[in-house]
Amino acid sequence: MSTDEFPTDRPAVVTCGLPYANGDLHIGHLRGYIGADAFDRALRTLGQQSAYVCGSDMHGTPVAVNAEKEGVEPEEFALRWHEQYEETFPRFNVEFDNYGHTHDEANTETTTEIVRTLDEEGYIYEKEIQVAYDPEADQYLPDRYVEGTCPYCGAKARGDECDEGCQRHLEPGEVEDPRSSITGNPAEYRERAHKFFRVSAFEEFLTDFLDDLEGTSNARNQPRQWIEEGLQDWCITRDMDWGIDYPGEADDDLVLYVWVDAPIEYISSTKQYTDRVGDETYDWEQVWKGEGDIVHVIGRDIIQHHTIFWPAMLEGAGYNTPRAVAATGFITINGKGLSTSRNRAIWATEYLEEGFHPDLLRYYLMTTGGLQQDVDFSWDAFQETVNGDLVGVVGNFWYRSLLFAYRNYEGTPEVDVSSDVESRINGALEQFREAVNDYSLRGVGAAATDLARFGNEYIQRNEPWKLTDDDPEEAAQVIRDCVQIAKAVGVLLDPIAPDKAQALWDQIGEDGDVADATLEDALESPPRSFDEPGELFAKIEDDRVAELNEKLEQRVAEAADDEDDETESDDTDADEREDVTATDDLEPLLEDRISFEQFQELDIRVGRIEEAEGIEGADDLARLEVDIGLESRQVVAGIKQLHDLEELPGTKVILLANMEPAELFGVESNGMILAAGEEADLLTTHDDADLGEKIK
Ligand code: B3M
Ligand code: ZN
Repeated sequence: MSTDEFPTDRPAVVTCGLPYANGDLHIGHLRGYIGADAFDRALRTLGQQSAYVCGSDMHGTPVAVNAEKEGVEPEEFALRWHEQYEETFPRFNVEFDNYGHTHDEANTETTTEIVRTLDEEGYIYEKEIQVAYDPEADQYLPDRYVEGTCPYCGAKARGDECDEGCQRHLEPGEVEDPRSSITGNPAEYRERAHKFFRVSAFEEFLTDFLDDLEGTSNARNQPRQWIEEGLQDWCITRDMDWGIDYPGEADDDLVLYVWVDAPIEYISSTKQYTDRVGDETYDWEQVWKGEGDIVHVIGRDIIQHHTIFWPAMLEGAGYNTPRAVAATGFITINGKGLSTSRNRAIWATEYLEEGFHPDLLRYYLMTTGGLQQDVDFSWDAFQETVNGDLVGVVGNFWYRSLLFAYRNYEGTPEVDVSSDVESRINGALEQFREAVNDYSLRGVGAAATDLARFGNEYIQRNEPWKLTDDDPEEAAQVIRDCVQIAKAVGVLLDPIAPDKAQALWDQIGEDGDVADATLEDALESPPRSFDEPGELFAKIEDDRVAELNEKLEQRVAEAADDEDDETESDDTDADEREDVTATDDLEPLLEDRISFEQFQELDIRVGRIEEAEGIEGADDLARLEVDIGLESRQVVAGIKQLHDLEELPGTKVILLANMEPAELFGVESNGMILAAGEEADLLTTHDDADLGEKIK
């Protein structure tokens, strides 16, 4: 990596993909916005200067098509949704330093400036191309106005994206068997001059850029393959009147393709922030043109836009390119693809109306999926996480230790923290720092929860309630340690659960905002006295979950009935592209192929489980001892809840032997056993393959 670790002495900007201003927000959107918000907060906890900016994506066919369905002008339609988003995000503690939109003056200006520069630098040219046209509707058919077949993978695709298959961006004219989505008629082709951005000129630049790019691995690997296959130039204009005019040709009805002005909003929104707070406080120009750290959080279906087109545009126009791109996985609901048309979604307003605190969802999403992994949402799993981690571990520890401290000492006992506990807290701070630098929000959450778990064990082991009479000094020491642990957990949990961390902060008598606290503050003594604490988390009861499940099932069933009457095309966007009609339970096939040599790099062996036991303190993990003929391997597997561990010894399994060792809950894992699906159906052999035999 060419860059140094966070915190750096440069300002950072964190962004997330702009929501199309075209419909209600749901959990698929929220996981990205919450993820970027938590990452930005975590950077600040490290002491990094950072701004979190975003805005609504107002242009393009995703907005125009939906506005048309409602019979309103796209501008009015998009502004309405924009205002709704502006109100909704803070209700999930998603707090942008600036939230603009792509149709505002700032963005029109920045976009025009960048496109002009690219043109002056010789990166834009005009070319005659064949453009889809619907003679009956008498209009051109850009992007979502046309549907057909993806030329790369054969899936059903839209004019500009293979949304149900390989996720590629498609150029005008590429989609096969095009039909108009307005009339259903086969599209005709007409010749038309359009503007092209010379992406192909950036091949070498992009190759180097990807070598240095941080974030999630999928954001580097996919684009590398696209580069290998050869970069195509990119058509950056559309035959539409909704959008930003192509500069200098205002009388023509060409507008810029939505994917030109959308990412530019990242810059425009940062500029607006500087305009508001002054450049002594935050200097947009330093970030985008001088020395700054740009971090984009996006959905994994828009990797190509952020790691090919966008850095090429930035480089061509003389701007900085991103330090990191973190591409989030998909969301499923009860194991099935999220689908707005089938009402299989958890809607933002619905979640709030059910009366749940936003921090519960934040914690669930960040500790199950973090920034990269897929998330399966179910009310049962949500309940399990809330009751287990937040009520059972964090809340329980906070409440029991603070209540004891309040009752016996009216606050924090006047002794120093013991050196053992200080070093355990330091370990947690280091865990947090590493997790942020790995772009792992799961790691950030674990740093907080593991420390609280340690706190519970510590208080349990030392039983201060037995010491108050016999050994009051020792009792005071234990409680002093616990209050410090409680405070440190608050600092570490703040990025993910900011309200709850603030409530803890107030309870221990701290002034000000926990959001302003940095890792160093976690070891500062809390004030001497505090008031009686209250419980910060409440258990979710089983009947509540049953009720929520029933509601969800019912509305999915109702939507299915409605769907029988209507066959209109779906208006899906970023976060629900897994909604593949026939196979929506399954993850889409990976488009990237690997060579036989790459496969041979996997050392996969036949093994037999000799021992299996749960790992204390970890809800899902088991420690296995697996005989692989040549040696025995200790492996940690997430199967504690899914298999009867006592039954496992003797089971033949398949083990990836050259997996990097990892440590989970203090137990080294030295290999990975292979399993299918959510229930971890263990792979095995069916004849008498010997232990240690290689899979090939
Ligand atoms: N508006 C939504 C999506 O495709 C799109 C993101 C723009 S990010 C610059 O996810
Ligand atoms: Zn495709």
